[in-house]
Amino acid sequence: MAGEPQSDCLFCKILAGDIPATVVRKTERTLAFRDIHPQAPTHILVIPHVHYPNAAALAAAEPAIAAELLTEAGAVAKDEGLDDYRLIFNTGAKAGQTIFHAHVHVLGGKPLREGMV
Ligand code: D5M
Repeated sequence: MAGEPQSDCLFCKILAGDIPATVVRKTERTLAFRDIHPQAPTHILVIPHVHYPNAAALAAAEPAIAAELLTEAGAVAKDEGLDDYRLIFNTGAKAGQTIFHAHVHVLGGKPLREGMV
């Protein structure tokens, strides 16, 4: 069924507690944890508990949860003391997506003006 946990999904395993993660925020519908390969001093991923392959699919099926992902991304940035930060939604393998469970990257803590990629 749409949104159900997938046994072959790394982020579903993190949500289930089967794989450890450094969790920074948790709500009934989202989880935020530190990226294992940080690209900036702050690099946190915010994911929904429900499984959808990317953020657009999540927004189409469950718009309220997609909105909460953004609210939580802002809360994460605030918790980290960031006024300036970048949100990234990689969508599709050619765009660099490696985990096919919707997530937003929250990046900050260093100048991010070099470009878009
Ligand atoms: O981003 C997927 C991100 O997930 C990538 O930046 C690495 C991160 N990752 C992979 N495994 C883990 C674990 N175990 N903990 C925390 N972070 C992890 P994408 O947009 O799909 O390229």
